[in-house]
Amino acid sequence: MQRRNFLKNSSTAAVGLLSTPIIASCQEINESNKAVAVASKEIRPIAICTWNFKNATAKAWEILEAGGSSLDAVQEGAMVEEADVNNQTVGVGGRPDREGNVTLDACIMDKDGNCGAVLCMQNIASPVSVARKVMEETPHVMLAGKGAEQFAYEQGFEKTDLLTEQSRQEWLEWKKTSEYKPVINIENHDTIGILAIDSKGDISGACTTSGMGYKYAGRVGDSPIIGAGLFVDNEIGAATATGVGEEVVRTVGSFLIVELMRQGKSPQEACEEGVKRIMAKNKGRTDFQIGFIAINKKGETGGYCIQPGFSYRTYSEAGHADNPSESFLKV
Ligand code: SD4
Repeated sequence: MQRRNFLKNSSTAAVGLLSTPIIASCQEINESNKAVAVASKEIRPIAICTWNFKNATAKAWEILEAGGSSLDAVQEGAMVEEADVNNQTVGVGGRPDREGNVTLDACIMDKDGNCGAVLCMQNIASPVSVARKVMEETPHVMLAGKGAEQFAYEQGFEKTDLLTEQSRQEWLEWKKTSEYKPVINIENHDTIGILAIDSKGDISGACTTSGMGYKYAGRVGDSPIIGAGLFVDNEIGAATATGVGEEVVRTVGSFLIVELMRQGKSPQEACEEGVKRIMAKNKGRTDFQIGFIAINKKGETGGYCIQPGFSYRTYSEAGHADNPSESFLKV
């Protein structure tokens, strides 16, 4: 806006106060409007998730394509895997802890930085949906254990037996030796972390898991911990993690990746740096897997992991794809 026009449009009182800072702020408004216009042309809706959970990204994309919010997209995408009894690492059918109890962890985060999480919750089939209720219906971010379960019932969720016959039989088999050995890239590591950008350019994310199979009772990993298993900053981008949660917590992995993107790294570079930081603290260790995925505000994506074998799924206008991830270790 020209200074002269601005003066013409200003009230008499405002004219009296007119000074450089006001003109500067007028210019800033013009600049930021321009930025919004440019950004809106650049909005590329996309859903991306850890591993090859194609039904989850398909569901998320269905919502995004219909103009739905990224928050609904990530929740409903995650719910697909929670409901799949054949997925033994998420929701119903998840592997139990060493006592035989299935305990679920999940979190969700929206474009405004609101978030909710449930930790170590039993008997509820969709922890990500309870996490969203925690975010929207309580003044809290996290509810754990019995309290989370009680809250879920109050919100109308039904009690569900989460232990399937298959998971029960495998647990009984495991009990014969009771050896705790997370297996690299076997379904023991198939948490779904899902991120999306909607047609308004807003980013949300969710993460849901039954955690490490045969874990100690009460163990919580990274997946429901905001900053570790998931982080969203609508100005910058989002990241989420899968794998051995203890290591992701130690480096606050997802927050780290978003911060690296804030400093100018691409999602790919940021994921690589996140994995390198973990490996720097675990020199010589080759027996665990972690995979990170990330998106930035422009809809660019990236993924990186420790062991070969990790991939991530993307769904955008460009199509539905499984993307094999590069890995830190090569064999
Ligand atoms: C956890 N990060 O509980 C989860 C496990 C996982 O794929 O990712 N499994 O540590």
